[in-house]
Amino acid sequence: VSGEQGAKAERMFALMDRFLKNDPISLQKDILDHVEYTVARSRFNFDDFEAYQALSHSVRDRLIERWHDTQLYFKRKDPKRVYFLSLEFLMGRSLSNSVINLGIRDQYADALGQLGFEYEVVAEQEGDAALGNGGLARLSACQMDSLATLDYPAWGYGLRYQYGLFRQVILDGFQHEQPDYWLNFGNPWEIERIHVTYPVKFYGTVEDETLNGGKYKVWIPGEMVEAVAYDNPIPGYGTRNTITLRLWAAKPSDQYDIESYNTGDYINAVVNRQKAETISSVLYPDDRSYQGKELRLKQQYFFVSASVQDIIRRFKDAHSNFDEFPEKVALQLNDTHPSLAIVEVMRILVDEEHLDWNRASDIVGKIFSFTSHTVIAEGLEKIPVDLLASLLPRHLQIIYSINFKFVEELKKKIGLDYNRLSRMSIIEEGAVKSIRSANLSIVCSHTVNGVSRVHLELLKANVFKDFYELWPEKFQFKTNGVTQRRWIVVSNPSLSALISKWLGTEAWIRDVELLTGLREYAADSFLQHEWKMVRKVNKMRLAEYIEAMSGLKVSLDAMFDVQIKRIHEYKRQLLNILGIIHRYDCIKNMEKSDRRKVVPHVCIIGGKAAPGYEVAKKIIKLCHAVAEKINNDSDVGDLLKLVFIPDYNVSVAELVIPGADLSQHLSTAGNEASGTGSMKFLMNGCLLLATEDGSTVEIIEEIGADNMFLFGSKVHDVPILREKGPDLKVNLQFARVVRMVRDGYFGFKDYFKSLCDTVEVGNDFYLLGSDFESYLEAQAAADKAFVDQEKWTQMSILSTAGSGRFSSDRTIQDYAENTWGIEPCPCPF
Ligand code: OX2
Repeated sequence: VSGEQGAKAERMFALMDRFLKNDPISLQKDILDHVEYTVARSRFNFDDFEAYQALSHSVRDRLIERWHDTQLYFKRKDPKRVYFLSLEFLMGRSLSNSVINLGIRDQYADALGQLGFEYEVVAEQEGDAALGNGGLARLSACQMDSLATLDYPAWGYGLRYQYGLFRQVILDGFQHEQPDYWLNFGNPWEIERIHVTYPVKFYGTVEDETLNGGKYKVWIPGEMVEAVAYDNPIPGYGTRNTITLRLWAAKPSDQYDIESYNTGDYINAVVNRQKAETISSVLYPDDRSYQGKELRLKQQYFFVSASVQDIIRRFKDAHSNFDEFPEKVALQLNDTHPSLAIVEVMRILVDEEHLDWNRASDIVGKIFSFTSHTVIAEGLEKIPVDLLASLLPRHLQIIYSINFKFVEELKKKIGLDYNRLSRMSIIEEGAVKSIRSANLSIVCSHTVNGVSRVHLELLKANVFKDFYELWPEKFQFKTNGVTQRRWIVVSNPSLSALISKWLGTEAWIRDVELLTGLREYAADSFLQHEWKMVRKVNKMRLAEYIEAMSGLKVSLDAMFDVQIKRIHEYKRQLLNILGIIHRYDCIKNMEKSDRRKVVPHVCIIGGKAAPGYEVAKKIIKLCHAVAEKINNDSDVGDLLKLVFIPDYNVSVAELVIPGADLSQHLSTAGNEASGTGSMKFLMNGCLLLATEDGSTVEIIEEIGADNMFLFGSKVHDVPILREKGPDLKVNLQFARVVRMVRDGYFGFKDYFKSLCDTVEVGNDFYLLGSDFESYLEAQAAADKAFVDQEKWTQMSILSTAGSGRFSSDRTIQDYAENTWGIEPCPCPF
């Protein structure tokens, strides 16, 4: 830059300290300065939480330096960017992840130590950012970490909910929900951008306008709110690149309701303004059922509209027309929740930028890609037409036009097959006329991805069959992955150090395939010894947590047998509990002398039930009722314990996963699109007991069926079994345990009746009865393997060694190369 601007820049540069320093004294000084000037406490008197606040601000400063450099570099290079649109991001805590990715964890731990604080204790002060429900939302978070680490020019876009996922409180074994006002204590990990705002419109009417001889549609809105950006810098590991997760918050719009002030009702006018904020106030806690609620639709459009406006503004800063738009912009739809982005891009290009419809539609077809996370047709989103007509009248018109053109083209290809035409139409006729978000997404995207191989096969054969036959080339799959930075390095530092020691390098943290190098040492007794020690310490940490939380003391010699995930009938936590009842029943009926042969189990279950999901809530209560019985039975003692871990979230997972010996993934085959929890356990050397569903099928290919405990019906058996029902003769054991619950052996007889009904013959949709015997066999195989600790440890090492393919780095590289067409853009300074 030359001239006056250049001189100013030079002056600024001269005034700037060089980059913040990371030596122990500088770090201590920084922390204390933040105690004094940011937290406003005396540097001679502050507690662990205040230390956390000061520490995080000091880390934030370092993040901001890199983030500015990266953003400036992207701006200068103007590469093709990917914009990842997701209604949910489950980021968990930021501190530990940031200091690991910045490579300054140990320096900070030393600095804090010098100040008389313990890093782990201080880090524990942070609450989780829980802006999502489960697998889909955590996947977005893992993928952001990989995008940053692999230097891709990427932005995440989402909603800044004031209330994250509810907190689960258990009273008398029942789940209660409490609001999670996570911003109560401030959030140092975000940067409020009060000047990055966009108006978002709702309601109103559409009118015709003639301008320079052209005819256009003009949307006269009935309501307008302002979207304000909150930027969350996401640092990569082993790179300076730090990308942006931009979350939008709703604020009242200043421009719009001047009118209401003029009516004289000042108080009501101000109060009404506050209503705008409800749009981003609360996260919907049901992860699968679609309810057609207006607020949910408002949330979806609000975040999508602000994001699209931001993306177009950024593009226009560097380009004078839209010719290059598809070469510069890739938009990724994380499930159908952001699918209105398609319509919003059309609207802006046609109504505001005055592009011809065909040109706009050609651009849209080149920029959107869609990932489905769903297996069943009932899980697909539908927007009632009436609702859309009132909330977004212009968008409804655009959808009708898209559909009209699509159906016309389709008729040319498939003729007048009206059944098929009506199945493929974006509009569903019927009692409630609706928009099928999935059809809209498929029609307007260049690529449709599944999240595992099996998932894609199911999509092709069932839910998206008609579309697959029309456009086979659109359909791909990218098996999910998780980030080894958070799931090994942050959550299991001692295993991480051990892996680096044996591989002789830390390079696996960026290049996770290197983990296969552990295979050659799997039988080495020295590694096995060290491996066992690390695992034991992790189990100790988990046992302490269990005791602190529930008062229950558990034996470290027992197998820690874990199932943590959202509570859902298809995930079959009930199968686990019925298996535990069976185990209990066996112990009770055993000769005393035989009890010595029993492998002791600490069964750990955790997960939230959607507040309106009665069956799931009953499963939680059953778990507590069974635990109450077993844990207080002195006859059983350490042979069997059952613990429910309340308020399962990302930080609880970070504690539980490293301490697990066995983890259970029990979904009825054909129901779990991928599953990602299994990958986290696998990386941590935990053995899997699982059905052949979702990504487990690919895990088997990597680590071998003999290195895990598989059971249950296969995907193609399920429909047949549903028809024919279980074999009643072999199913006596199952009938017996269900009967125990029915007869009130664990109390609450009436309350559990309807739960028992869900697995009764003829009603057992998720096939618990059919799979029970095979489940018990897998349990027995796991017990047998656990007795031989040497063999078990070897299997554990082989699990970690084979987990490399399940890194989100691999998934993201595949998306970048084969779906988005973007390239790394590493920031050089
Ligand atoms: C979940 C899927 O249920 C799970 O199988 C998958 O691993 C995860 O998404 C990430 O792809 N809501 N959550 C999911 O799907 C939907 C819809």
